[in-house]
Amino acid sequence: MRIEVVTLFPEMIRQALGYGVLGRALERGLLSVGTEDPRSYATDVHRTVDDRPYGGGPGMVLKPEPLTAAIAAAHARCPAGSPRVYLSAQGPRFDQAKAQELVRLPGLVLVAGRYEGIDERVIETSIDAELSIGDFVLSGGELPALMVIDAIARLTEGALNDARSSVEESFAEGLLDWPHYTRPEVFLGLRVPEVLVGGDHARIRRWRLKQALGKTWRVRPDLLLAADRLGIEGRLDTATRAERAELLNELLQEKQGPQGPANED
Ligand code: 4G1
Repeated sequence: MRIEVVTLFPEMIRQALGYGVLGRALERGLLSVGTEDPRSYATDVHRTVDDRPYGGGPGMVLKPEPLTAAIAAAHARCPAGSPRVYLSAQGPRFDQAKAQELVRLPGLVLVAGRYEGIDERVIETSIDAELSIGDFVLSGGELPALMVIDAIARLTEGALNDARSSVEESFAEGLLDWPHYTRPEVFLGLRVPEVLVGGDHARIRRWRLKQALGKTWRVRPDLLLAADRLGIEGRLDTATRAERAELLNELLQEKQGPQGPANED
């Protein structure tokens, strides 16, 4: 997959791409990431890329001409059918389902804003979709772009050393993760849950699913409701659905309920 990032800070993107799963995916050529700087398309002596907002108010807005030229140049390096996506707080939320959609594309142009944002006419004429990584104020779209690239990279075939990681995650689809432990067996007097030390894989799997369900219930009940709404429930096989219902019932019936401390099994 070919990804292009349009940014006033291309070094920020390039620097971050050298590490871990992302660095290896790029080394292996599973993914390629290029950058385009709107400043290269500024025509005046000061290489101006921003200007004051019409209507007044604080801050600056990215000028349309150099930004549009940069998006066009980046888009021209991508295969046909590569959408131009503006990272912005006004977009629909980026999530794992969106990452799954994006990884199937031949290419992608990610546009990172700065200042107060970009001229609305650029969104109208040179952007195909908007995506937001969350509800907070940021100083630029570069970190959101890197988050989207990271999520795509680890879904790219061959990027993970252990293929099981993504399979197990899809098993736990729509749920928060279960707790993880490694050696030593006792740390600061805290013992690794007994079930994980024994080798009963069916029992371990059930324990993990129960932990994930309990955690999701307590911390992110919206995800369990969203699973219904997004059809995640429907994608699970009958046995998995039944097992989830059974484990949720167990959690509800335990002395302290799903709000209380997690039960070991
Ligand atoms: C209005 C948040 C503006 C922000 C309302 C999530 C935030 C890109 C994202 C802003 C940005 C709220 C994102 C805001 C983002 C241009 C430069 C836009 C940074 C910019 C809640 C500033 N997901 N924000 N405006 O943060 O780029 O992708």
